[in-house]
Amino acid sequence: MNDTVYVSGHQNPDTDSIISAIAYAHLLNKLGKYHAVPVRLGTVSQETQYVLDRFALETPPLLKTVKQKVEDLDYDKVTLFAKELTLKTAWSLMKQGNLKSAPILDENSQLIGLLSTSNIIAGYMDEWDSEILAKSGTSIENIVDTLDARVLHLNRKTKVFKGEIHVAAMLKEEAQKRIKKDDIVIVGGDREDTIRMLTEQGVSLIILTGSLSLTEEMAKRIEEANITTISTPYNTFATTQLIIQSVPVDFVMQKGAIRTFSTDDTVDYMKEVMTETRYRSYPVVDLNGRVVGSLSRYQLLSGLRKKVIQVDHNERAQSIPGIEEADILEIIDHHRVADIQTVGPVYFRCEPLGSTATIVSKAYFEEGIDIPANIAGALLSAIISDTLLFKSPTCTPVDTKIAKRLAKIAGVDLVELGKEMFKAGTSLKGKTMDQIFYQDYKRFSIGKRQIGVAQVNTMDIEGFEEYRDEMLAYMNTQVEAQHLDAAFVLLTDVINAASQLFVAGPKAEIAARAFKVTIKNSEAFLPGIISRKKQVIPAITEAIEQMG
Ligand SMILES: [Mn+2]
Repeated sequence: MNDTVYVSGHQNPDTDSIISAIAYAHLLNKLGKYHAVPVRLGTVSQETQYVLDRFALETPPLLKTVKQKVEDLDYDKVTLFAKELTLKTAWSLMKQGNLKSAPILDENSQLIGLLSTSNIIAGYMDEWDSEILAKSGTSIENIVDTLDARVLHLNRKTKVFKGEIHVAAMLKEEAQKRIKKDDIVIVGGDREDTIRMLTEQGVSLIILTGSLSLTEEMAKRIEEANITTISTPYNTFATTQLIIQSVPVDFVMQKGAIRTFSTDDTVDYMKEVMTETRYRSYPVVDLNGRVVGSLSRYQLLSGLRKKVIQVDHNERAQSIPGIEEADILEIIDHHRVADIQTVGPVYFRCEPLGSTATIVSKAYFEEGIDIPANIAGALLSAIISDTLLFKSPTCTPVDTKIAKRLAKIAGVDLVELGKEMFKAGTSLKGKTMDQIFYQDYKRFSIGKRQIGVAQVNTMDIEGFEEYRDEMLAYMNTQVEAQHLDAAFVLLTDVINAASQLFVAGPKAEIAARAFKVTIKNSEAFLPGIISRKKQVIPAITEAIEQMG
């Protein structure tokens, strides 16, 4: 059973998705509404990682699918049987545990078979002949156990009782003709002459019924003949019935290659296998190969659908794989409503605000639940992230108001937090020049000039200063490799509306004319320039045309 509710943002998660999932799960748990667990559908960004670190929050676990897995099914928990177990004990254990089947293990705990109640019944229906104990290799321990017998004499050398089973009910002369060496004989009543005859025949096992014991003389005879002899409290009729139940389970179990399922297998896969095979029951093994239970066909129907709450998205394509197999309980979002379809009624809260974090914060306030300082800081970060520090056209007065309230709870300065978060999120530290240059690179053919322009968004322009020489060297290799007249790299800070320009190539002076700046050490600061398409390319085109 699994009553976990997963709270999940969208694929390629941004800060709003991750933080809204964490905070909303926290709120639901506080309200005691669900056992809610925040999850993520992808790698967290540099920016989100900064927020998680700064506010000491754990990265939610990655959820790859909400497809039903074997572990979600209500399978029979394991009762493992040793292969020597008697049918009698197995039957009573299965009845007690209401088990339809049980995996059978050998002495090394390896799965060697599967016992179902129908195997036992089928065993009885097959006409078992009088050599069943020999064929099934039934041990004396099994027989003693099944018959609640007392051992009067034990011949330790006899491992298997090879002969036929007889009931010594006939006259001695008649019995003598039929009973042969190594046979098994059930003796009812006080029959000294019969026992004497049996010792002469060299039978392998004498079973005395009705708690009979031996006279001193007979006991001596048996010991001399070294014949295993036991005494059972059951009468002769019951003994003949019960002895069959001493057969070990490995005689009737389903053998051979056993089809097993791992707890990690999906139910889809399982259905596929079940339509191709026709076993009544399948053992379930965990990831270490240990048998943990067994599954029968009917249990497929009782599978539980996983429960999901979607935050920061509602479109199916942005959601977790297998969502069609899950139950969506709630949707908290601030995007357009697209193609959602739910099986049952759903709590659907969609507000045209700047971030989902704003809606989640409102939910805390409405419910009167205190927001812990660190969660308030994270929610504030998510609002700042989605609204680009309140500069985005999607930002509303509600977002600004809630953000201020959160800043107070978290005890942080809103602008400082925004700057640090964007800086961390867009830092180019640790990246290769190749990654930076080609992250967003375009080549233009203007007049007779070949120009390459790379643009990277970063709020950490100062942080890049230490890489400038490395970048200029790299740009020169690209100028040569691509036969460019000029290569430009723009580090663009959207929030402060400015770019830092790096230039390389034989016609690098185009930039000076285009932007009307002085290029110093192959660098220039371009205030107000943030769009390659609308500002940079038109300016360069004009400069090239002027220069002819
Ligand atoms: Mn969002």
